[in-house]
Amino acid sequence: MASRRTLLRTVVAGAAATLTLTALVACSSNDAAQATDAEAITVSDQWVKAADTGMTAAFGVLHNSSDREIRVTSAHTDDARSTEMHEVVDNGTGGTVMRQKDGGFVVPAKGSMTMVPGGEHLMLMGIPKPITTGQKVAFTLRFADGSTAEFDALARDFDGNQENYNPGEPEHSGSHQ
Ligand SMILES: [Cu+2]
Repeated sequence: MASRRTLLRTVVAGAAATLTLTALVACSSNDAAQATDAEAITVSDQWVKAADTGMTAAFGVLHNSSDREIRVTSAHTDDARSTEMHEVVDNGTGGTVMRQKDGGFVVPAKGSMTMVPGGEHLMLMGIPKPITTGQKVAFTLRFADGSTAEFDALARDFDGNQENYNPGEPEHSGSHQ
């Protein structure tokens, strides 16, 4: 009798374990069906500030169609020596300073993130050759899940707030103004 009861208990425990496992599998297959970060992101209104030398910046709007927050972990273009994600913050003495955005850009769930002059932007650190008006510049964004999205941005002339893009670079501000 004792052994039969033990057996029964084992079967019940086994059934519970199977149920749990099924729930887990269902959950993870749901995740697999979810769009990648790159699939959930679309880019609009993108453009690059034309520049002859030194640094320049790219702007646009990232839209997130998913119901989760999406993080951009790096950006790249072949047309700059390196590309950084920058934000513009108060410098404490009435002006602004730009700096690398800690942790990268975040696009809120079902929302968008706007890169504009004077705000967050993609910083092209050192362009090997001039970027001229009408030129197409190809970018790649990498997201937290490892997926990547590519987009082209057209270069245009932009005169406003140019000095904001060289605040910490006295060797540039002299020769450019
Ligand atoms: Cu910048």
